[in-house]
Amino acid sequence: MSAPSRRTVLGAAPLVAVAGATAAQDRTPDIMVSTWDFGAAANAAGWSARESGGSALDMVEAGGRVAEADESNSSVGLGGLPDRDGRVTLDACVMTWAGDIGAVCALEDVVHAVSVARRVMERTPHTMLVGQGARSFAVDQGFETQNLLTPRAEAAWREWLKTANYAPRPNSENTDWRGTLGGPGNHDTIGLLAIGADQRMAGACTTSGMAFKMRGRVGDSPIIGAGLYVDDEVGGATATGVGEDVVRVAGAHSVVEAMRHGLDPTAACRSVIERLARLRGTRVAGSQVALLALDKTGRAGAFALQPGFTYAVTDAAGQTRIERAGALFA
Ligand code: SD4
Repeated sequence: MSAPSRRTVLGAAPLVAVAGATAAQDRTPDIMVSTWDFGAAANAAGWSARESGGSALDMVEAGGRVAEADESNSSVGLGGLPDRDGRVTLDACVMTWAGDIGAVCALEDVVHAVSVARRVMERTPHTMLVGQGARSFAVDQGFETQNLLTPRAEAAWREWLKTANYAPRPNSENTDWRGTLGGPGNHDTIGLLAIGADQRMAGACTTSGMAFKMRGRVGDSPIIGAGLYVDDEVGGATATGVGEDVVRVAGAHSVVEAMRHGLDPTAACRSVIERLARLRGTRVAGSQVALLALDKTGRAGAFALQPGFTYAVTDAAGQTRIERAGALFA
């Protein structure tokens, strides 16, 4: 493994000014972050929720729902690539300032998994529902069912069946689907963190998981502490990439603990990526894991194993910029 270059470490310069970005030193504190360029649209929905009096939880839920409803996104909600049996199964979770949590795993036929996760948190004595139980709960709660497998995703699955070779590649959700990396179509699993007008923080994460996974496979995204963690005293973190590797290092929780011990968000994410690389060595050399954090003072940061991870940051004035994370294997 080569040591990250100075350029890599400093690689958090704004890529694109979505709406009038300001210089880093005179930014207003960031209030909402989400994974990938696609997060800009999610953050816009989150910002609207805030403007109409919504909490941080309302903000992240609104953002997650944008990604879930976008059928051009191949790894969240409608249009997500299916498992190897051709079934689209969704994983999602939410976590609030108060330590309230809710999650669903392997949810089928209901597009807004993030909202079902919230409902698990608010309406059940439990924190996680899976599979048929999650689906039945959602239906009981009035969520509509629909076929989440779009013709495009089905065609991709049928093509995959010709070789049936499960070999996740870094950022493949973007490169295979959109043909670009780091461009406007660059997005996959969405993780979101927000600070509400009352200064309280919440987070959400929603995904269809790794394309062509085994039936029943669950990654990191709905696992509190792996795909998402929020501690209102410190900040929050979320993850994207190969969930198996995120789980190994309790990714999001480890980032929050690193911030608790004084690291800024970028350094905290980097420390956990380095820990994963020490733990797994060459076994993660070809994998992508990306971590994104927002601390309670409103500073955002990220770091990844591989180059190519971008994230959307919306500041307290409602301005959004896209940033590129530094990477260990740059
Ligand atoms: C998972 N972390 O299920 C998710 C996958 C992901 O874009 O981020 N995909 O492992």
